[in-house]
Amino acid sequence: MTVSIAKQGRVAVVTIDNPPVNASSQAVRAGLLEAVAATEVAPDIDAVVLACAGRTFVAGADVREFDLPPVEPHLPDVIAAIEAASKPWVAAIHGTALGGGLELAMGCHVRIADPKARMGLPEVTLGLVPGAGGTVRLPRLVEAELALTMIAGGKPISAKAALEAGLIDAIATGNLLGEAVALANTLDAPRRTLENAVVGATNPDAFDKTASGLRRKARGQVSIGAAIDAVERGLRLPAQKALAEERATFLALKSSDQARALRHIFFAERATLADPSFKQTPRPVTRIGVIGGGTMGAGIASACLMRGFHVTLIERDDTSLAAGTNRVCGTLDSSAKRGLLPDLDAVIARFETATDYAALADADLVIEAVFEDLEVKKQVFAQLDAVTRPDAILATNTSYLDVNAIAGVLSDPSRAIGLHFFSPAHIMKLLEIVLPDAVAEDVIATAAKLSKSLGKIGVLSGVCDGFIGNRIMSAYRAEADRLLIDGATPEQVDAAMRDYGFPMGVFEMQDLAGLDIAWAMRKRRLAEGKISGPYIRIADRLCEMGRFGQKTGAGWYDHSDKGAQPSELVMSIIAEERQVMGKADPSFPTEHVMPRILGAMTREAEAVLAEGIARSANDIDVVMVNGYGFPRWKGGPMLASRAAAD
Ligand code: T1G
Repeated sequence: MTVSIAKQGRVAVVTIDNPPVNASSQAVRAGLLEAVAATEVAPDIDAVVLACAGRTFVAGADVREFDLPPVEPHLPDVIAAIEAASKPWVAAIHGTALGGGLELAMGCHVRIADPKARMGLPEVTLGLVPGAGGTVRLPRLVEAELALTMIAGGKPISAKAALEAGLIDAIATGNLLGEAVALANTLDAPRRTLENAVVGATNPDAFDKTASGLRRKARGQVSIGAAIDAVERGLRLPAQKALAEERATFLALKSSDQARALRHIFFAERATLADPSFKQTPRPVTRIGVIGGGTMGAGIASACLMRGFHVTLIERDDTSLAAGTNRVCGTLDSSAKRGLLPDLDAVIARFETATDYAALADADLVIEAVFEDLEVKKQVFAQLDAVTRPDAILATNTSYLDVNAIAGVLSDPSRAIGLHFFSPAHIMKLLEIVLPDAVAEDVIATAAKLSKSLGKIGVLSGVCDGFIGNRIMSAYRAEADRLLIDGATPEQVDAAMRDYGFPMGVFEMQDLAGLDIAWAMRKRRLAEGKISGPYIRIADRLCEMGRFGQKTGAGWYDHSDKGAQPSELVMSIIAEERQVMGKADPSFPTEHVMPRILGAMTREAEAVLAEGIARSANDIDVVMVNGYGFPRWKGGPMLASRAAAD
């Protein structure tokens, strides 16, 4: 039964059971309407508790229904029926009450939550606004600025914050259902949220400042502005008028390209490791070794510690180890200060350090994050081969080197795999899981399980120069250099990419980090004869001058406390290289920039797909959105190129 009713004394317990997340599907909505009708006429029922079976309260409308015509009963009508009930309804919230789930709970008359529950209205992340009263009921329960940040920011809040804000009435101290029933027994009349006045803004100026900040950060994602407008209507208009406007906006956005693209990436991210081919039993992993305490190694160690693993950090000497340890502790401290680590001491207790590889004798998995040089990584793997258990998995964090060559130094290469984290490794969700030829199936399964345990989005990649993301990025970086030769300027290209929705342009990205790494990669590939066609030396000349970007105060741009400024020196180098290439010094139409960038991106993506490096076009979209700043509301380069072709 998707919705069932049981009695506890004179309280009816209505339970939704729709795995995996109790999404408010048509069957759930119909079952709830029946439950309202049944409890209203039951002479032996004085109140109702609405609860969910399984891992969570309703986590939202069923996103899979959004591409289908809406089917009655519609969620707003179900919520209105509950709110209008003559008997009080108590929502018992556990897990994550999100979107339509929280809207359902706000249509109830009282709300009690499990201490670990989280509540939010993340519709903007799907290109929508709440469509079942969220923008009208939430401002009638909590202060306006909190309502605004929850709805237009899309981030959930904790039960504690919800109680303090007035979104819920109680936090359970023991058995949630039992306490909800007890609470229901104390109620003698419904308390209808819509009958509340709006709470209003404690500080109207702060509200306006938050709103303009959210609009600025939207970078072209329409739903954020629409959500702000909906909240402002919810504060200003009579409830029924605001509800009608909210519903109209929701329906209009639901069929928009941006909403479709955001649904595409939502499901694509959850499908990357769904491949049944490696559903082998994973090897148990509790103790992880990390070799290298630099930015990446410290980030990886922090990510593993924060998710409950025991970590041993290895560095070559005491000085480097102290520096690496400080990086890890600094990351853990700042995470704890942001409330992300309730028990910092317990996390630190699982953190060990050493300079001797012998400390890894009982590691289940070791991840090397040493200098990006093939010989160095092969030496590390040879050392690990000698000191680790034969069943321990050895992973390399290389971002583009030959994982087969690294695995090849092991007596048993089947235990080697690539785990390409993105910096900062404790924050970035993307993880490229690179599969060398000899890798064992259960090693892949272990990497997939580790990815989920770390809260990452794991994407499988074959072995090639740069795997999926870096290979595609190298292609569009090379195209950007060709644009310079054809007459564009770095700031013209970067502005066009920002206008398209990237957080920054390709030259700004290089100045942030990577000019030197890309230079080393180009020199290696030149030496290996892997670079064909006319070679553009602009970036090499910048590096030869020590212009490695922000860290040296100059790269493609001149950097100062006034920010990044176009560089005359760079422009003169570009002009010289144009001459070398026999190009005049034409002006370049800005409208040609993005088609060239996207064309290079898509061509390389198609090659990555054709070579079997990526398993699907969707996986490529997931990588480019989560690791390379491709605008999420465009769904990724593969979806965008299909949309452009249609
Ligand atoms: N609809 C359909 N399926 C969903 C779903 C949803 N809302 N949420 C999750 N799933 C599936 C997911 O595809 C996966 O399926 C499985 O559940 C586990 O998900 C009217 C219009 C709840 C925090 O945006 O944030 O309500 O891959 O791997 O990491 O105003 O899922 O197993 O086949 O993510 O533990 C608003 C979206 C909708 C919440 C759990 N709600 N979901 O995370 O598991 S719009 C959301 C999540 C709306 C109203 C509007 C997360 C989660 P499969 P998972 P998880």
